[in-house]
Amino acid sequence: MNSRMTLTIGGLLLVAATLGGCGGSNGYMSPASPTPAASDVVITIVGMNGSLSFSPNPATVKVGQTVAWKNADSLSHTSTADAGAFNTGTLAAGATSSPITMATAGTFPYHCAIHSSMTGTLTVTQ
Ligand SMILES: [Cu+2]
Repeated sequence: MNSRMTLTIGGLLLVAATLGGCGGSNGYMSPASPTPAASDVVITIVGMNGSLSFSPNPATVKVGQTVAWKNADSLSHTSTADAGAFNTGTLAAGATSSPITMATAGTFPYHCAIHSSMTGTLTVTQ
């Protein structure tokens, strides 16, 4: 009895996997959100270079969108809002922060908490 049930479930999983595979080829019609699990916007941490440390800079997102910072440098960095609205914490070389939801409109200057010369601006619009 148990083995029969297992076989039935296995068959259903096989069907589901097959359908999912077929659907994948036409499931990406929206260019605005190619990877649903990732953040809406990724800002790259280029390295210690003043206002060119972050790219793009300035960056603009809409309220409710998520932003992640990707550290492309060989040193650890952070993205820390000057007034505390967001903070990625320390990002090791090559690491990407968790997506941070920007819930409030405004202009948010930010910097690297490890290297204060690294500055950027994030604008959140309605
Ligand atoms: Cu830094």
